[in-house]
Amino acid sequence: MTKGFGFTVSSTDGKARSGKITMPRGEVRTPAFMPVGTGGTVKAMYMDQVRELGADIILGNTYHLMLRPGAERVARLGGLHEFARWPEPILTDSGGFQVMSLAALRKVTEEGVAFQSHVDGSRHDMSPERSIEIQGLLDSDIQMQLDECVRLPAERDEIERAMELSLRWAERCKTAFGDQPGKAMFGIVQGGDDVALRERSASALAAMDLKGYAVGGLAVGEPQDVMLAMLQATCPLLPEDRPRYLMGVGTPDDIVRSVAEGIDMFDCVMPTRAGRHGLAYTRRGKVNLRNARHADDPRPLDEESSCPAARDYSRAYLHHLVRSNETLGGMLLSWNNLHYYQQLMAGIRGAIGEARYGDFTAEVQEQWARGDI
Ligand code: PRF
Repeated sequence: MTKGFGFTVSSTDGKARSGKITMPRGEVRTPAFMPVGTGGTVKAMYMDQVRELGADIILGNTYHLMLRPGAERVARLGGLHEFARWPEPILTDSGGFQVMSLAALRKVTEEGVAFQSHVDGSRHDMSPERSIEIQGLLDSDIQMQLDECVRLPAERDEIERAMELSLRWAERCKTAFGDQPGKAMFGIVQGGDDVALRERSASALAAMDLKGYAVGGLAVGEPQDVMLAMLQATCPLLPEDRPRYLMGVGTPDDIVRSVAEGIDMFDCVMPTRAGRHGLAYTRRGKVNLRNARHADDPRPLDEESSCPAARDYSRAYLHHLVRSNETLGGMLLSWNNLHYYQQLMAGIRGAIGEARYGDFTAEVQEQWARGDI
């Protein structure tokens, strides 16, 4: 396996591309979906299952792991891969976004972000340097810069202030990260729903010559067409030979459309969170297993699926598990949903490779439009 961090595009179809990211711990086939393993676990899933579904990389969170069990402790126990029994690549988010959505009493200054833990109320400071230090203690393969994500709608001044601050933090993270050949530190484009601010952010980050780029600050309250317009403004300014990661996105439709704009990587809690709430993703759209209409239905979610959770259990049984809050309900539906997402990504990669991405997109959308099976 390679010593360095690399990205190669093997096929393109319009702006969509497929390829692979190589790093010492493994290869990531792109476009890739990263299951979210916030606190060192992809909720309700065994790591072996996650791997078997075809995930090449998972996401971990600086914010959660620094608070519990603590980054220094994870480092003493051999790093996150060893601790969580996932030997393959891990990308960690930097913490800024989670501080904003979860922590109490948070304060952003030039220096960093000060906040109180949502777990026990303890006080913490996170600077760009400390975020990179924590991600290093976790031994993460792809580390993210500390950034400030503004929820939309927001005033232009506020979006601009956060975007400029994120650019200064990107420089500090780049310096703190230094030169680590087998790993990467990605910058994060901000700029809200303003094309000019997005362009300024993307071109300033591109000039920093980072190993990869994320687009942040999207899927935070704006309509899908605004998100896609921001990708249209941003992706062409990012270097073609570096991976592009759209953070926290999204629905299957968001994913197929964003790939069409040149995005290579995604993460989202949707498949696992929805699974724990009784919602199944299938080729024909979402099925809410809480609904009473499933109580007597002997059919599986999808008899043609290669996933046992989709193929071997009746909707009546899944309905029963969900209604009785049985742990197995969340396990089976998370399994089904991650399987759906990984199959979607495999389909996307195959279609780009065969230059039929437009037809593939239309098929996915048509299947979803047809509704429940
Ligand atoms: N920044 C970081 N993590 C994120 C986001 C962001 O803007 C988003 C926005 N969709 C999800 N996760 N650091």
